[in-house]
Amino acid sequence: MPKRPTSRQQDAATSANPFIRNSTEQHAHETQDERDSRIGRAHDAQRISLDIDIEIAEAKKAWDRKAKAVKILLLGQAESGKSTVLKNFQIAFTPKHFARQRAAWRMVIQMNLIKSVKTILEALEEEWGASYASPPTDRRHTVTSNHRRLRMALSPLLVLDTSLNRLLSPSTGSDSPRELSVRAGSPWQLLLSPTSETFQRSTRVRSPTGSSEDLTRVVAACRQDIIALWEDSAVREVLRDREVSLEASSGFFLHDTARIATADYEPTDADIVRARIRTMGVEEHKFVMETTDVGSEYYLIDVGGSRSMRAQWIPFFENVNAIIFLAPLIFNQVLEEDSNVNRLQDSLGLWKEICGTRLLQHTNIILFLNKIDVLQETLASGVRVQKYVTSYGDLPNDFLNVVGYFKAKFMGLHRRLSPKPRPFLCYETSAIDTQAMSTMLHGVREMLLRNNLEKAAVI
Ligand SMILES: Nc1nc2c(ncn2[C@@H]2O[C@H](COP(=O)(O)OP(=O)(O)OP(=O)(O)O)[C@@H](O)[C@H]2O)c(=O)[nH]1
Ligand SMILES: [Mg+2]
Repeated sequence: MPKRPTSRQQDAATSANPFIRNSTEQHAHETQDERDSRIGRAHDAQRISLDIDIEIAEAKKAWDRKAKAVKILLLGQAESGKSTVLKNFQIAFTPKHFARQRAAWRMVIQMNLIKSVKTILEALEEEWGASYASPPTDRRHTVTSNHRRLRMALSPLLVLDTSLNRLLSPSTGSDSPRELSVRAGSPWQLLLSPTSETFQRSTRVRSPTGSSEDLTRVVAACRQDIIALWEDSAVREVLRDREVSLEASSGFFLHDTARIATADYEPTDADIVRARIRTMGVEEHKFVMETTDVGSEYYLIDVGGSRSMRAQWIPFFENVNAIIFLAPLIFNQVLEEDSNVNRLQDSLGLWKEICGTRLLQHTNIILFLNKIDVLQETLASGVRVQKYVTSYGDLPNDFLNVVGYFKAKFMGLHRRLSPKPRPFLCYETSAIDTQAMSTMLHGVREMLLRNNLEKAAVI
């Protein structure tokens, strides 16, 4: 907010202004009232003009601060971990700001939990028919009265899921993606604040006890039933037969229901980095540093990564100091938006395009080979890389070899396609490991500052 001029500033401006000095002289045929009113108007005009000058000066200062700020663009396919890196940046550098958003994250985590319950109930419905009332007798899995009771008891969660999704992406209406998502620029942390009226309206539903309750209470009231549903052996069999792999999906919290579905649940940092909310469009986040380099500004630009959103990235290529490119090392999955495309193949294609973009030839690109924890688990469960990436050949199917192989691929493309030589900067990351990420982001920040200083010295 621009500051109002002080009375001393006003007086100094008035006495220095010949127009106001002249205007205080009595004009011929002018009554005393007319003279007072004329002088009043001149003072007002002077005040407005001063206000405008001050506003312009403030805007220029803000513009200068922003011009000096470090700007980082986060790129990568959907679910690569861009928004998760953003959360880690907040944890490491703006912890107070991050703490203020904890309540909003609680809602996202509860909604992630509800989404898993919804997926299970839908799978059961497809398996057993809409009401479970008269299941075909030749089914392998028997529906018990307990399953029917669980479905009834958990139905308030389904109503909540729909109304909260509408709250966050109202413009997409019935076309809204099945996944929890948020439109760029929409202040979802505010919308999800428990004190927001819209939020309260969207989360008041009939609870199992019949009264109107809020989200946390409804989820808490369903606690035992969610646990019973997830632990039911027939339910697990249905999920396995239908190849619904909830544990491997983003925002999976069913193992933590006992802790999360409580009236006084406070999400931990580890919960928050595992929460999933899909980014739609492009969001610019301003950081005023709290832990190091205090008061200086950083901008992180977070984008939606699915194919239909990538055209929106281009206007943001100009004036960024660095790009952090997220490539999850997941070799055995396909894109959600195109099941013919392997995720790693898509990442390599995107990497080629970014490395070869002339507009970015002077921009440093930092590659995060992300989700190494998932890679470790995948390899440990015996999945062979060669089955999905034939060029991997007979190389040993272990972590070091697999990471080395893909790193070399990314490095080769970077060397070959960069319009001008630039360093290949690459880290192996697990963005849900907040400790390791904090150390690494401190290192990245120092490197960026050094680069900026060097660039400034050259200029
Ligand atoms: N296990 C594991 N999960 C991760 C890692 N990085 C991110 N995730 C999870 O993956 C999911 C997707 O991450 P996001 O950060 O939302 O992905 P995004 O790139 O922002 O996706 P869009 O907004 O759709 O473009 C979240 O639930 C994260 O918790 C990782 O290194 N390991
Ligand atoms: Mg995102």
